[in-house]
Amino acid sequence: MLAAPPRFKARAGVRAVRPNISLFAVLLVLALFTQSLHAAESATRPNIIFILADDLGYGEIGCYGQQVIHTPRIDQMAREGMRFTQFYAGATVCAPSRSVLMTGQHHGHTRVRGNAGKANPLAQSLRSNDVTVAKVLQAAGYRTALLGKWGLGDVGEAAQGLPRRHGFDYFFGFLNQHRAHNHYPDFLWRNEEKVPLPNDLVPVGDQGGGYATNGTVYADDLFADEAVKFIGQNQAQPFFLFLSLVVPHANNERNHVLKNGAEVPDFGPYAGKPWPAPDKGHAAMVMRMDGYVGRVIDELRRLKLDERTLVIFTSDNGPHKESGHNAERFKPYGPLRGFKRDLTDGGIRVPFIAWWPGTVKPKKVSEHVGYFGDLMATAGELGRASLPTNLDSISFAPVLVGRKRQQQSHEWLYFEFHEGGFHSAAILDGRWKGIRKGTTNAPVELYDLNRDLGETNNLAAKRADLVGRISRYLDLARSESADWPVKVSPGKPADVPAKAKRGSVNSRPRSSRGDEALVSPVKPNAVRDSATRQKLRIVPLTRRVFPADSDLPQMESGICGRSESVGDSWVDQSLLTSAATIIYTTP
Ligand SMILES: [Ca+2]
Repeated sequence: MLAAPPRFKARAGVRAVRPNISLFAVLLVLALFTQSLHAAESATRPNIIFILADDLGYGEIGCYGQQVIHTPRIDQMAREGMRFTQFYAGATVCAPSRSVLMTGQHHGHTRVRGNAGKANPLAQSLRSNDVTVAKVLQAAGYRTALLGKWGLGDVGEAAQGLPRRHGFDYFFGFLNQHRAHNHYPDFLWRNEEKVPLPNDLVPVGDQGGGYATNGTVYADDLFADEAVKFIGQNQAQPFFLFLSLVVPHANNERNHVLKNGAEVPDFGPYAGKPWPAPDKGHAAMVMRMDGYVGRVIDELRRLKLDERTLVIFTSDNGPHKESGHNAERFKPYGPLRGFKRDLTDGGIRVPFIAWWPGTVKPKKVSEHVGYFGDLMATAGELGRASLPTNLDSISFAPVLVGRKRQQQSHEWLYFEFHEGGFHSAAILDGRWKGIRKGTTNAPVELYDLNRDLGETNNLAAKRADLVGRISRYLDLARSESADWPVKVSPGKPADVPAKAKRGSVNSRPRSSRGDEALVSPVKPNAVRDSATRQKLRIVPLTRRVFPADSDLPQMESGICGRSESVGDSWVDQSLLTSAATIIYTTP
């Protein structure tokens, strides 16, 4: 029989005072009960590992129909767990999607609603009073770590958003998402300290981006190493690991200069394919990512933590086509339409796999409609953590553990996009999708996702009732944000002149900030509000291929590969549907 701990002996001595005996007995029983309850809770509260790919499409891995690229480890994870067919990211680009994930608030409520860049770093930063899922789990006794890309705070002006101020005990990776384009960085951050790496840097642009000519240390390899290490070191208490990979995101700067943004140490099984190098590189990046997932799973099994750990694998937005590769070879959008920056499902619906042996049954496919904001409520339920009240979050734990009847569902999901005007979208009952493009009073396009996954048949003219309902929702769904205002006021349609002026850049007036003022056929507010206003040129859409203005076009500020090279210049894809195209060049 175990000896009573000293404190119990001390308390036993107090029992001699008769009137207190019953009181102390009660307290003792309560203390023991609470202790055992905590022990039981600790035993049943799972570790949570959230593995996030960057710009991986819904159809880019085998278990979601990919035919060309091999992802055996993720496919195995799906076979052993649950694959969601209708799960959405937080947004169609990096920063807001991660903000939704962290805050449990939808895109119209969360702090960071777009990619801002260096012109306004605070607009892309969480603030002191924001509550993240890491924070609530940390408060509940979880050990927490972020490994990889952050993008919601940085040293300097945006220091309020540093990961360790938002619930992460440990951080290793990229703070600035523009720097994260470079898979061979010359440094990373460990907490708030710079860790130099033996990669050289050929800088491109003025945002810290660039590429290496002698890359030896691949950032995502380090993140996988750190993940394995963190798991091994934190078995004593439940942990939350946010493994935020950068693959298969393009190195846009490298793509511009070298015409290949698919930066990867080797081509793996694709080396012998009769494909251009960017195609081999892109496939190899996705497969390398698959290997990282396998390493995490293997380590959990080796340490016998598998039945105590929920692992989720997903992507932060739709696929990209910015590595100079032929995206059509891989059809990364699967049966959906669109890429990142689109509000069709191709831009926002993502692969989402949950693995938790012994709890999540194998070979399950769920049609539950969820989105990134649901991580907060789910983690809160599984981790028995106290949650803030102002959430847009529904726990999907019932689906995971097989209590489908208890699963609540979303009436609405909401998304917006701040580049090239103001775009918004809502999904009603997981079925009816309404999209407004460019302004707040643009006509709502209506699609039936149950019958038209590719969103090609606009039913707005036939279902005025649904259009009205969705319009009213879109008008009210968002809260005002000083950092992320709606760019075109309701009732004032975007002014798009019939003819774009083709005058030279130099002839244009300049704004008070010294940036180029834009004599623009594009919605002018959209451009003024953009973080990318410097060194922009507007060219009518009919000029699709532009001469080289320099060997070093300026890319957008801190934006995840928003641009794509056409000819020798960068073209803002998000504006191609407007009356003009913005190209980025050096002045
Ligand atoms: Ca992304």
